[in-house]
Amino acid sequence: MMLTKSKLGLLVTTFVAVLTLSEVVHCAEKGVTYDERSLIINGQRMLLFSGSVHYPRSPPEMWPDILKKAKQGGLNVIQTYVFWNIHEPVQGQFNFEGNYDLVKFIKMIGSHDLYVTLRVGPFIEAEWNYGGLPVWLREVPNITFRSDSPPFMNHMQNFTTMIIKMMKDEKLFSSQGGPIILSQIENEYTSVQQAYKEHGTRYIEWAGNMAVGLNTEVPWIMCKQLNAPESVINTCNGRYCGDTFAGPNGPNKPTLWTENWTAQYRTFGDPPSIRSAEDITFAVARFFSKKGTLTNYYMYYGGTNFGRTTSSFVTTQYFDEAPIDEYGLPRDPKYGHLRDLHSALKLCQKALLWGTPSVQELGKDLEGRIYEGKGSVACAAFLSNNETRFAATVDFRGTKYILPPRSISILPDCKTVVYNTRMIASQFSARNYKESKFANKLEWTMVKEIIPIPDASQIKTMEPSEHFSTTKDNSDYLWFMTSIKVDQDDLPLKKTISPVIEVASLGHLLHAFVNGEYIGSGNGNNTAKSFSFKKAIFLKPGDNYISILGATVGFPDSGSYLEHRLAGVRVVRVHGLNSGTRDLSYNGWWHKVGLDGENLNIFTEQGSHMFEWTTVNKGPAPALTWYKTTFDAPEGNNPVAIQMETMSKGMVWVNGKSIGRFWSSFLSPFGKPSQPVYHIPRAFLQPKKNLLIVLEEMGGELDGIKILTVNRDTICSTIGELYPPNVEIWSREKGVIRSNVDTPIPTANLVCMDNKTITQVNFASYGDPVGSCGHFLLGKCNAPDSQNIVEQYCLGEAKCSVPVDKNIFDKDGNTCPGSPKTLSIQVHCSHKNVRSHSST
Ligand SMILES: *[C@@H]1O[C@H](CO)[C@@H](O)[C@H](O)[C@H]1NC(C)=O
Ligand SMILES: *[C@@H]1O[C@H](CO)[C@@H](O)[C@H](O)[C@H]1NC(C)=O
Ligand SMILES: *[C@@H]1O[C@H](CO)[C@@H](O)[C@H](O)[C@H]1NC(C)=O
Ligand SMILES: *[C@@H]1O[C@H](CO)[C@@H](O)[C@H](O)[C@H]1NC(C)=O
Ligand SMILES: *[C@@H]1O[C@H](CO)[C@@H](O)[C@H](O)[C@H]1NC(C)=O
Ligand SMILES: CC(=O)N[C@H]1CO[C@H](CO)[C@@H](O)[C@@H]1O
Repeated sequence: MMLTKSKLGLLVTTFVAVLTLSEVVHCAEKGVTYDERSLIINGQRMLLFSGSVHYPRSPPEMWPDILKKAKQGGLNVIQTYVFWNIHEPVQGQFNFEGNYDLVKFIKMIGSHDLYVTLRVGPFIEAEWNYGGLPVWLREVPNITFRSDSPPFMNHMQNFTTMIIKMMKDEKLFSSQGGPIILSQIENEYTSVQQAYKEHGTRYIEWAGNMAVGLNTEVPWIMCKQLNAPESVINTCNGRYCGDTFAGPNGPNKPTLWTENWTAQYRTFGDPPSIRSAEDITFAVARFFSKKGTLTNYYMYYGGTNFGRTTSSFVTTQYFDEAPIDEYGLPRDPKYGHLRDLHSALKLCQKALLWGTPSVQELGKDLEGRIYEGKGSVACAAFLSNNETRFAATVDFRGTKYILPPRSISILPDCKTVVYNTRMIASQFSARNYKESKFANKLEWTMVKEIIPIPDASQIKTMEPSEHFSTTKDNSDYLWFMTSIKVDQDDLPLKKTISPVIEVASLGHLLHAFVNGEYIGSGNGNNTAKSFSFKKAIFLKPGDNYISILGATVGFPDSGSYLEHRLAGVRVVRVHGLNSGTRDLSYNGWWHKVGLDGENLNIFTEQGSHMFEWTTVNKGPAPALTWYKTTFDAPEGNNPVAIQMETMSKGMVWVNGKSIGRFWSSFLSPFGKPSQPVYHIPRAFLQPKKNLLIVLEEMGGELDGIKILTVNRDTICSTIGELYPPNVEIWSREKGVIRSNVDTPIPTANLVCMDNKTITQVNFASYGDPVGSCGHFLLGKCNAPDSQNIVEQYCLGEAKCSVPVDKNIFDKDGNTCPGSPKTLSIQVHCSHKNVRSHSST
């Protein structure tokens, strides 16, 4: 094994160790080693900026652009999980095609000159159906997932071995000249370990040894695993690993952060999740100031949970709030402010990797963290103000520095501030949705799903069957059917009184039909999956059919004993009959898995011909109905989305491909749908006549469905005159920080994407403007020439850089003299020969 570990780690804080560390590097072998200070890749000690991008969450056509943007964002590592359940949907049958092409993805990352962290799991959580475990694993006799249960270990070892072999055969490990520098086994096991007692302890030890035994010659990691085996590096997941991580569990392991959440994933019912650029850059700067050498953004690009790939209740859109949004567009300022942070940290690289760390208290909540060494290692400092309300001035080595509240300034030479986490030098962008001109001539036809009643071909049991084990994930849907015979005497005499049906369900939702008529729906949520449904019903004398369509929204992905989770209808009662309450729980139940439309692939061109489509009547759409139309690809090449806000719940297919579950009727506490708009990758479209199929479970307004194009052509900048100049002007030569401009001053930098140019300056004010991108307003003072000056710098340009300089904007000094100035700009980017009209 080549897992060389420096035995010098303990001595790092002494000067001797600084020299010796450099030597280790000179004689290091090929592949990846590590010591207390950092990973060492092919002999090189490095700072690593990593971002999670999951291959199944975007079509391969999008990968090159995402990887290019990741690289431009300053990343040098891409982290991905391996998704067992999509690769082995049926035991022994494998799929590595299309967006499941793992090898192609890893190779493409390598060809963009980026490294890879491969998190094999094979349990991955990841808001992914069943945490990545194949559902067929549930059926293996006597299996206990994630414990020292022989059947589980056997399957886990076989899959892990297969993936590692696949990587080795393609020479993808760093030791073979490939891009993979780290692999992960298991995932956040600490959070469940206690539930498995000694079986958990034995399992995690076994898992570490099994992985190491596969001889990848790159290190293995376990995240959130304080007791990781000696040969495996434990790493931190969280938001503030600079403060929450207890550190590596061995003296010669580096400090690595595998999941630094850029936002929070969302389940239906959740409000928008916000994590500000200021907060995440503060946390990362803090981590690197405390000997961190690798951080990973989870997610850097989240993408889309196509089809039925999410875990319970998770939205289709995944980490849209990440630095690259669901459509592949950089979300500024998060994207740009992180890119600038990476540049600032790279200017400190030598000091961080070879210097001696020390801490200097500079006042209450004020601190300097310094790395110093000899010669070109030089000196780098992080000055931090941890107070959340007030700016502070600190004196550091004879110079005064202003630190905004809760911020860190980075000084790569211990003198020059090149970056502050609170002063955002990068641009902002606002996302716009535009109704497509070409695509919205939608003419709908419909087919109603037949509401089934008990028949002999169906599975019959006394009680309603457990949902997960009956569908085996072949469908979200399971029909529960029974019949109830009532005498005239049983029914209430008054017309205004009706019997009430009560259904207790373990989740996730249900639609109830009596004698084929839809009577209502009920659902749980991610935190309370069980629910009870009650509704007045109309029963006729004689036989009545009760048909309940149960549905799940993804298998669970977290917690212990996943193989024992339950869902579906449990108890059914009818109250208010003259003979009393009738308990139907043991009444004899018939079951049918899936909808007819699904089972006959109604969403494909071929399958759709097997149905008789009729025209759609005006008015709200009825429950449990399939809708069909076609549309031409929207104009231009901006990303495409579909507005589903007026519909309720179901699924959308484009040319036979599912773009995921929609659930617009599930409102957040703010009264808005958690997700009203759904991504249709351009790669799914052909120029003309794209087949669009919508399954609507509860009813909605079809007229509200619109095909949209998505852009971030509104870009802005807000720069204060005390901000540091853009970090890009600095470079480092022989330990000295130099600027490539004569007078380093702050500038507003605006850059259009995709060869667009600035066609309009919507707002420009040097003074004290207020508001934010898309909503700027003049303040009390404004240099009158602001608009003209900015137009001169920016109009017609693909990018522009406007100095925040009073000699340009305020020669006479008349603009609120004495108070600090800010320059705010908003522009619109578009293709030159397209007539632009701002959408803000
Ligand atoms: C089932 O698993 C348990 C614990 O892993 C083991 O002790 C037991 O022998 C197994 N039983 C069978 C029938 O394989
Ligand atoms: C795992 O692989 C071994 C060796 O190829 C094989 O004998 C065994 O049956 C496999 N186990 C499972 C559960 O597939
Ligand atoms: C910084 O402040 C936060 C609360 O805002 C606190 O949790 C954290 O421990 C503080 N860190 C230091 C180093 O004082
Ligand atoms: C989930 O449902 C329960 C029970 O109705 C409710 O108390 C809780 O607030 C809901 N949680 C969310 C996140 O919607
Ligand atoms: C931008 O222009 C370059 C050079 O003309 C071209 O290669 C590239 O494809 C264009 N990119 C886009 C997104 O239009
Ligand atoms: C390890 C860690 O820091 N976990 C924290 C991540 O952030 C959430 C809040 O979003 C905390 O609840 C966790 O404790």
